Amino acid sequence: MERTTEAGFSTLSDLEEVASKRVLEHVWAYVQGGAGEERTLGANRSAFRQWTFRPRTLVDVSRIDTNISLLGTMVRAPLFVSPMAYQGQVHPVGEPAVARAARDAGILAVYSTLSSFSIEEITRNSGSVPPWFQLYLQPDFEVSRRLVERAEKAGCSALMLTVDTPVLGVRDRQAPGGFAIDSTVPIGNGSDVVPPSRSPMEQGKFYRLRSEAGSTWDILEELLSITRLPWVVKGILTGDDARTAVHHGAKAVLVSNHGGRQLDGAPATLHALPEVVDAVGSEVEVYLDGGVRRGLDILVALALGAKAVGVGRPILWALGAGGEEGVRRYLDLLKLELATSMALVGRTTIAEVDRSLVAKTDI
Ligand code: FNR
Ligand code: LAC
Repeated sequence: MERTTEAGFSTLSDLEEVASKRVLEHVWAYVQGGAGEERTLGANRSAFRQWTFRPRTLVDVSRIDTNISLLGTMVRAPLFVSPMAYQGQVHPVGEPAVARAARDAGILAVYSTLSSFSIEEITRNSGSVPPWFQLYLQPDFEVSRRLVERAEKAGCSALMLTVDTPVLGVRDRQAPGGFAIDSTVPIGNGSDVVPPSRSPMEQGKFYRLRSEAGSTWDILEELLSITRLPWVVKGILTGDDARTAVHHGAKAVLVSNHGGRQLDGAPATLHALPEVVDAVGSEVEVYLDGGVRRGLDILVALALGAKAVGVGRPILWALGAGGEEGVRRYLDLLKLELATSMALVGRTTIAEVDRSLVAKTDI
């Protein structure tokens, strides 16, 4: 009961509502909003409801093992915190608190170029699972290079290049007057770091974007040449792009539509996953994010071929609802539901979670 009070919520079901009452209205709109009519945002979630489980019974489930390795690092569960900007806006304790909660849960967390605190400070609050750093390409490549060097020096063990954001999607909930991410919100990694541009500029007969929007796949090779760390490419939705990413040196791909915040009409990530797994799953690790809320969702995504899943908004809800204790509780509940669900479907290790576990339903 006491922990509930500290965390602000008691179950996975009441988390979002509790958070909605505690987070400032304009920040809430920023967190929740998707692009366009929010079709993709909704599809991410409803895709999970199209699958049911095929449980096996009277299996010895007296010991459940949720551990796996991600790019060579052992983690306590096949889940990670997806990179999200400006966590200090959601709660003043921001990313370092998320890092401590992830540390105590033994899971991986990825931090945005646009974190409210510096990557050095975040890394100092992390534990034996080193964080990963997510890069938004900067207009000046030297700034990208410095960020990569800092992340490596600070102890990050992998880098993630987000490729679905040459410009921000059209987000009506973030319309002028609301929380504009390219306004005055402080960026922990320094004042020379800029967020993706908000919209194209009309110039004569054309629309122009900033220089980094001109990047093509060669940029991945350039990024590989400036660090020893492996690169994960985030924002892949087709087998073709997955193959191209791997061809250019990616060590993993993250099937993501940015939580429905970029291209409205992009497929639900759960629908895009099998094509990507078929294309590159035997060569590199394939992850998924978008719509993962509960332990059961993790099982569905893993059954369809993901090696691990990223969790986005629920981390911010938990942070907004109860600061560090909120995130701690969310991660506890998520891990516990994963283990509980594994017992209920008769699978004792993550390796046993395969395609035979799920079936598509008509509802
Ligand atoms: C994001 N996401 C994101 N992605 C990224 O690569 N860099 C970033 O800085 C951010 N920032 C960000 C802020 C907020 C408020 C949200 C909600 C999301 C996308 C994120 O990494 C992830 O892809 C989605 O959040 C996953 O979907 P769910 O879990 O939110 O449904
Ligand atoms: C967003 C950017 C910052 O989704 O990634 O808001």
